[in-house]
Amino acid sequence: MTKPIHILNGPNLNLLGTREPEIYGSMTLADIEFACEAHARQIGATTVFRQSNHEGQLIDWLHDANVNASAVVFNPGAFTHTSVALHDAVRAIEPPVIEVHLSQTAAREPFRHHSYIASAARGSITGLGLDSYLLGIEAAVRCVAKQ
Ligand code: CA2
Repeated sequence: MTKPIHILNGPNLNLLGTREPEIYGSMTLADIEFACEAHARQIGATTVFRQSNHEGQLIDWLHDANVNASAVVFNPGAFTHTSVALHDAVRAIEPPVIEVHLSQTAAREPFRHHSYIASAARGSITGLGLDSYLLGIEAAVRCVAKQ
């Protein structure tokens, strides 16, 4: 794989490790970034890891990934449940997008049960904490290998 996998993170994920460890675990986003980079390296891939609290920035990064990434691992945070614009951006780009979530959104409040991203993404991995990201990277590599 010549281009990196872009790992994009949405709102409030910069707060990981500070509150709600029973839902999101005790790792910080920097811990997740480090683990993703190490896991990707083991399977011959490289990563670019980004977080934003702003919907438009995430859209711009998806457009950037269309040119500069082989695949995208995307945790859209709460925008998962609200954003038609992110749905459209995921649909608009060529590289496979794997949606990931730390928590099992289907087992949480009803407003988290619907994802606007799932129907546009190649696949979704939810509820496995850090492993959602690591399996997302593996899924991304496998999707690219099949192209
Ligand atoms: O489970 C996930 O990965 C989520 O995408 C996390 C989002 C949530 O809105 C989604 O429904 C599921 C929340 C991001 C982190 O929120 C925090 C809130 C307080 C303290 C730390 C993190």
